[in-house]
Amino acid sequence: MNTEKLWNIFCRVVDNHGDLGVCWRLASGLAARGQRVRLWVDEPSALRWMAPQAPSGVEVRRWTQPLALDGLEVGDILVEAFGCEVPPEYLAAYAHQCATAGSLGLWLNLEYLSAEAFVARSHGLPSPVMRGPGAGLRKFFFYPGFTPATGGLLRGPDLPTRQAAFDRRAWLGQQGIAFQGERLISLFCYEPAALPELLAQLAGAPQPTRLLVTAGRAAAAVRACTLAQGAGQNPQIAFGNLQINYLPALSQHDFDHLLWSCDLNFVRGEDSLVRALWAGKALIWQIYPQSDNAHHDKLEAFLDLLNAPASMRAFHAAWNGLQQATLPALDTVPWQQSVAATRQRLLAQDDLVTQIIGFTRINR
Ligand code: TRH
Repeated sequence: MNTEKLWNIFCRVVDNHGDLGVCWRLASGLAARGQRVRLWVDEPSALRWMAPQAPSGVEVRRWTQPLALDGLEVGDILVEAFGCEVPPEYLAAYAHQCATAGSLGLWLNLEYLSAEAFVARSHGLPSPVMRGPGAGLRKFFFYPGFTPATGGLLRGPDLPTRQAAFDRRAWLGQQGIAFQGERLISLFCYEPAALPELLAQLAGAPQPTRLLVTAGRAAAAVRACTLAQGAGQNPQIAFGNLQINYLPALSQHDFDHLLWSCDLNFVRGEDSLVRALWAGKALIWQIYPQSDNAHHDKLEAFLDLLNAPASMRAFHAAWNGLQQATLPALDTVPWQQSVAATRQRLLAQDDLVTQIIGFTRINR
């Protein structure tokens, strides 16, 4: 039986890197499983550093207006990432093809990740499309998540094997990081108000720390703090017991290596949170803020999922500005234990790519 399908994934880059990061992981994961994938993206430039060695099987196309569809095969499965609104000209072509074949189509709306209870209730629900060029089709809500009743998490088939073969010293050496056994912390964040406090805490701690700061907003935020202390633009600087290294933009592959190398990972958004879970090290999450504060419940649900110890909850509350409290001390041993236990549970579940392929076979 030929199970190879042509998937069209639509991705609009709102801001930051998460939308494209997730779509790229999904696209390349499907391609690795023998599917044909076309990824439509309005702003693909970040793929140059995120995925410099693009695997075959993913065809990246620019989402222009109107969409350049001339002569293209329409495809079998449509993925609308994060409610990005599939262009009407594509929908019309897809609806026409489905009507001709007497099918309702396979249109999946890939939703944002959350550990909240509504996810299991909403995952997989169909919704008939009544209006517009896609009228007559059926759209399904596909929710990533942390339990077997959800769409699962993006993982990559060879993750535990890659981790077992990973040589942290060798990788750090390749990156030009002069590691001498000090505590390693990675920093991927927006502009947390508590950042100056964190830097001061690390600088004054008895244990030496090397902070590996990711490129972009995190680096700009740290530079803004340290410039005030006359540090200039040095790529490597020290304050007390704190050494700071600024990293270049890493590929997604090397971003994993960074997280596996560190004793504590500060992550943000969605995709890096999942990668930090798979890394199994202590983590602190800066959640993407929503205007109606919906992210507060989302953060709580995630901490519940982790069975997070009180010190981890208190640190998250301060790091995310939920409480105007002094930044608590780092308490990485119990934090790491709760992440490692969660990782073990999650590894036993099917990953998102397995789930989404299975879903399309059942609902075809
Ligand atoms: O960049 P983000 O803040 O993206 C956010 C969130 O996804 C949020 O939920 C969404 O609504 C908003 O965008 C629009 O964080 P996230 O999700 O962790 O995505 C970062 C991606 O960048 C992830 O795929 C990892 C990748 N990355 C690298 O590949 N190399 C790097 O050096 C770094 C720092 C990140």
